[in-house]
Amino acid sequence: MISEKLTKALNDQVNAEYYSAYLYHSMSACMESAALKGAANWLFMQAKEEMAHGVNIYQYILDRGAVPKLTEIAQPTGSFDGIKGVFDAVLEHEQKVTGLINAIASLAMQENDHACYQFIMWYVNEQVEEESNASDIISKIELIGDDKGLLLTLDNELAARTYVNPFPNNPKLAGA
Ligand code: OFO
Repeated sequence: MISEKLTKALNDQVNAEYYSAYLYHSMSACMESAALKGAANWLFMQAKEEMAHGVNIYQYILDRGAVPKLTEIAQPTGSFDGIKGVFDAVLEHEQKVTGLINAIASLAMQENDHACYQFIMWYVNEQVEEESNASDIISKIELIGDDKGLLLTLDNELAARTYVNPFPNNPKLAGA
């Protein structure tokens, strides 16, 4: 049986993942209203992945014999200054999430909960990719500077992102 402390940490992480989805939806709307539909698409796909991250933890809590407790999701905060402001905020947010995930990994280690440690390691690795993706986009935005043509090229690149279910074996996410 998983400890109450670890269950609480995982519950909080479900909330954090759903909040991430909510935040990325609000950023997506911001980009769509600025006529950057590619960036809006990238953020919308990101939001979908975050929901899957949350559902996967929700299922794990059940699989460990505990009951997920869903709590209030906060209103997304921050007003974003253009595409650079949005992706700076994405990176900052992902760095924060990395801290939360690492804290769960440390707790699982402390409690000698090897199963939970192994479960959360997927998220530890995922955070490396998520931070790197956001950093790459920020670097491109910085290179582009004020060139509107190149900005549209980047927007087209971001439009190509499609949703890939990160957990195809999770029955709750089958067909998602
Ligand atoms: Fe942005 O990543 Fe979830 O965990």
